[in-house]
Amino acid sequence: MITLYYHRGACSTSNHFALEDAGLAYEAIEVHLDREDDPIAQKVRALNPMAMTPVLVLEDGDVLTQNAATLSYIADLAPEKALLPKPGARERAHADSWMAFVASDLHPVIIEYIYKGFGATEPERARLVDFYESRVARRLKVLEARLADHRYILGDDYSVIDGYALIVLNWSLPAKLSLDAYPNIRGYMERLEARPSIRKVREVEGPINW
Ligand SMILES: N[C@@H](CCC(=O)N[C@@H](CS)C(=O)NCC(=O)O)C(=O)O
Repeated sequence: MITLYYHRGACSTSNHFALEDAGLAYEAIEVHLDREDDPIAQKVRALNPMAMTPVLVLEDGDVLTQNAATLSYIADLAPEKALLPKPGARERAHADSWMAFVASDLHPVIIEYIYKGFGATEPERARLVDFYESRVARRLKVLEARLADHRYILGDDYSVIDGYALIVLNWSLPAKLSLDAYPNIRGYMERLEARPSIRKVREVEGPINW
């Protein structure tokens, strides 16, 4: 059985969605990496020297980290669920491109925006908003345009990339980032939250205190 170590509401939750959609046997264990003496946190820090989630422990004990790898791996374990195009196909290269957009463009810029806002004085915050809002907006506009004629990031069908994008977009709340200018993104998030697998995982993980 695969074990996922996750942090609620963090990017690792998108792996929880993926495991649920893939219909695989798995165990999902919540970790609080900020708790120094917590045995699960200690275990995850030993498994992943980056001290980050997601951490996937595979059936043979092999450890896999990094969302782009873990989400693709889960999708490929259940090809019949079509959670990503087949490896080697041109469509898969486009999917990898969108995965990278979420993992290395959208995710880090929103998270940095949140972290740098912590404890900032008012003038510092104003400067941050100026700097980051244009950087975040550039990325959100790309997604907004994509969703104008695509129900999901890759087209008509849901993929594991959408679950990851949803988590990152959820962070607009702690970032105090309004999505009012992005109606396609807002509709997309509502569609995603209504998916039975996502609702199930949300229920299992419990409410998030931003
Ligand atoms: N590049 C990594 C980033 C993972 C990441 O940012 N994980 C966050 C949660 S969303 C985390 O574990 N943060 C804990 C920390 O920074 O202390 C990936 O794609 O897996």
